[in-house]
Amino acid sequence: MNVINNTINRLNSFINEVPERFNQIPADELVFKKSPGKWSKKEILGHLCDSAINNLSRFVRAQFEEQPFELTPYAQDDWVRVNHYNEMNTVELLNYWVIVNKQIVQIITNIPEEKLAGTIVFGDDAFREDKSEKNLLWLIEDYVVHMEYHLKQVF
Ligand code: NI
Repeated sequence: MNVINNTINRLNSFINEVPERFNQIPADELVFKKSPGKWSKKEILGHLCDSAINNLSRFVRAQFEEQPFELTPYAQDDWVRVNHYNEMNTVELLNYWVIVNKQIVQIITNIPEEKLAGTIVFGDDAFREDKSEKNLLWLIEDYVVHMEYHLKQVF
């Protein structure tokens, strides 16, 4: 399944590199919020955990639920707020992020090619301008692009 190998390799590199780099950041910097409405570095990593479990669910359901699979948004700020990531032990937060992403690698490594081509549509409440049809492969690639965007904010 060459078409998805690049994405899996990038995801595996992040899984291998992020914990050590994150642990090098001083604890006070990890929890610092520029303003009450801005996420700290720890909350950004928490947001990536929320993204991981929400997308894990999508990558699973898109393979057997009614087609086309409709992408529904999740309330990102509420998820970060309710999870209290700034109060969480940093090692446990990193373990959580690693474990969910390893399971995502396990899932996406085994998606048959015809399922990767399955159509994804966006509901009216989707947080996006471009609501043209996409496919499951695009959704998986977009997951890693989003991760990379936020990791650049942290490092
Ligand atoms: Ni985000």
